[in-house]
Amino acid sequence: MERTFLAIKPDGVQRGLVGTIIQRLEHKGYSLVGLKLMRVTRELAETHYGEHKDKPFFPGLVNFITSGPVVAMVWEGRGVVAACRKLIGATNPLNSEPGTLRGDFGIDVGRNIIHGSDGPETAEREIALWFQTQELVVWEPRLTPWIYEM
Ligand code: IDP
Ligand code: MG
Repeated sequence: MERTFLAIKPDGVQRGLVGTIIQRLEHKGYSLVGLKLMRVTRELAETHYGEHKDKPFFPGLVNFITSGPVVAMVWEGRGVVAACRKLIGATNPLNSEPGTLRGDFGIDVGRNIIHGSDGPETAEREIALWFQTQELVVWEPRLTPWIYEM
């Protein structure tokens, strides 16, 4: 089964969207395998967003992501990486479709609620960066035959 890394950013936590976001993904049919509320260190933020280190928004992004608690999650299911990117919506919430998390709950690109891995290899790297193996729970959801034909 494929896995992805998602993080509800400090704005999503402060605005009380944790339950709504988790419910959305549960209702889609995906399964949680890792979940923790944490403060992000500058080191973790800079590594996680390393691909953007030369962008003008990088210092503000690191300040923002370290400014309050973040909910780090690993979700599992068929096609979960690409599906979560769709459920999250475009990077700039003004361009995100209604019905997506950013489209429904955000306005500003610097306050876009949630992070999601952009591909399977990124997901593997981000899961290993944010979680230790023993923090990930292997379990068999009883709903599997009601969500997948086979
Ligand atoms: P993504 O989160 O949709 O994958 P990326 O391009 O990887 O988008 O950018 C990472 C994060 O950096 C975005 O989610 C957003 O928080 C922030 N960001 C991206 N572009 C801008 C910008 O132009 N201004 C401010 N923040 C930005
Ligand atoms: Mg990205």
